[in-house]
Amino acid sequence: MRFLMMVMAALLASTQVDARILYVSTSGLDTNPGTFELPFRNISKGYSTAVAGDTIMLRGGTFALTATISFSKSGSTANKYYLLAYPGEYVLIDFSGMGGSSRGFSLSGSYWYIRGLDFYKAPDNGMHISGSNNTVERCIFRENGDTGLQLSNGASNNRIINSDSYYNVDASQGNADGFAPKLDVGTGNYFYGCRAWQNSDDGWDGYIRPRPAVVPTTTMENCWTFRNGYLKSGAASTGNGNGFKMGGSDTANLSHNVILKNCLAFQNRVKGFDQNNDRGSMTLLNCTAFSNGTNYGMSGVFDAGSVMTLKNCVSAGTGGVNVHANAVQATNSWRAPFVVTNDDFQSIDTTGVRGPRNADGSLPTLSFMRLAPGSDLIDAGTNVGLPFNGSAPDLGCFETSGPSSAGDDAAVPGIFHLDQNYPNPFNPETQITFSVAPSGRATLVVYNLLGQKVATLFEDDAERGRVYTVKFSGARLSGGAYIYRLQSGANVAARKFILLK
Ligand SMILES: [Ca+2]
Ligand SMILES: [Ca+2]
Ligand SMILES: [Ca+2]
Ligand SMILES: [Ca+2]
Repeated sequence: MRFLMMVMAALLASTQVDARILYVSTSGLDTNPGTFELPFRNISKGYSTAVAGDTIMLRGGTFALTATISFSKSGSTANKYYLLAYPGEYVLIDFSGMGGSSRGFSLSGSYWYIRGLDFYKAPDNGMHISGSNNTVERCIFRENGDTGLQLSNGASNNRIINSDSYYNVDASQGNADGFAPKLDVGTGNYFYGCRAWQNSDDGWDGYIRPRPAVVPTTTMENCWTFRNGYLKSGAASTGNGNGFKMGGSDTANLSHNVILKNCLAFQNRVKGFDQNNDRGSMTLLNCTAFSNGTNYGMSGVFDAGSVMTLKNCVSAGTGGVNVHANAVQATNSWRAPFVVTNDDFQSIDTTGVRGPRNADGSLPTLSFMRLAPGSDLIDAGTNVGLPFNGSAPDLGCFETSGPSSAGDDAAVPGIFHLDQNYPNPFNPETQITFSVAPSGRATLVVYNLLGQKVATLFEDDAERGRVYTVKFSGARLSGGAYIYRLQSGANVAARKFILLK
């Protein structure tokens, strides 16, 4: 059994191409070989040189661009493309000298992993994604001339992780959103740990047009949206001013299925959670709205086949709740027996909400909107399948004594990281992805909860600059929790997974 798994791991590792890291620096030259010592000068040179599996590694500094960055090459599950800021260095992608009316970064390719870049002052979108299966992590989109990050033209299954979009404003002020999976967007896009604030139109916008062949589903988890409908100066904009605008259309009663989990909307000028004529299914679990113009504006009709669900949600401060009579509701704070006052919260002070993230990229840990000891909203919720502490879930977006908001970092070339396995729980197969830095001997071992080794998945030299994927089969093990542990040199990481039988 162990031998078989080692063979399988070795085969998987050996089928990957020899990935390179191509360095790009503002002090480099495009006639250089693109090494750490002799880097390229331009992102475009890194892009034209890269093949699937390669990393374009940008050194710290300001890349002043006068034309759209267009990435159309596609990788695959096994060989992604990577565009990364060098770990620990700050990379500004500055479009302020570009002029015209074009987008900053256009990603029509798929299977890209983009991390750590600040997209600033593009005339149109800071970034536009029409490709699929891309990951954008720890990026910033600010002061662009339209939506910071837009997904449309069929963009599907993209993951936007721990990223911020703010101060975006278009000339009319009625179009620039923070994040917009909208128009002809595809399905399966996922936002985690993102923030959108002071965009001239909306924080998130899921407006659909034209009628899609397949109704798209978009998920937002652990995201914050605030003070949209206000400009950088603090003055009110003439845009719509909603936090999470779920969908709809002004022409044809279109649907967007939207899932919001542990999301927070506050002080948006008009609505915190806005149906906007969405006819699709809207699922709000453990969301909190505080002092928006209206906290929940969801009183419109939806299709007979759609379900509007609100469970464990909180409405606090000013701003009321308008929810359709046919909505499926459970333990929301605006219904008996709950009474919501400011005393339910440790703090209603928003200081720090725009502040720096934690070292792992997760949202800053604040007392704002966390429940105070003794609140009747603690342990008073319904089990909706999200993790909770105590005897029952709490109401609202922050579970008492829960993790602040766990980072969702992933393995990328050039860092030591052990991913959560996927799928999890699993039966019987799952896969685990990891990366190491520096290069060296690495072991990935599975233990049971008694500390006994049950499998060795990897035991070999691992190179910095590669991402390793190994499969694990628990076919011959009994169901339950196991620990898998990666060690390389002084670096150790361990995670738990669940074999369901
Ligand atoms: Ca608008
Ligand atoms: Ca909008
Ligand atoms: Ca109370
Ligand atoms: Ca609880």
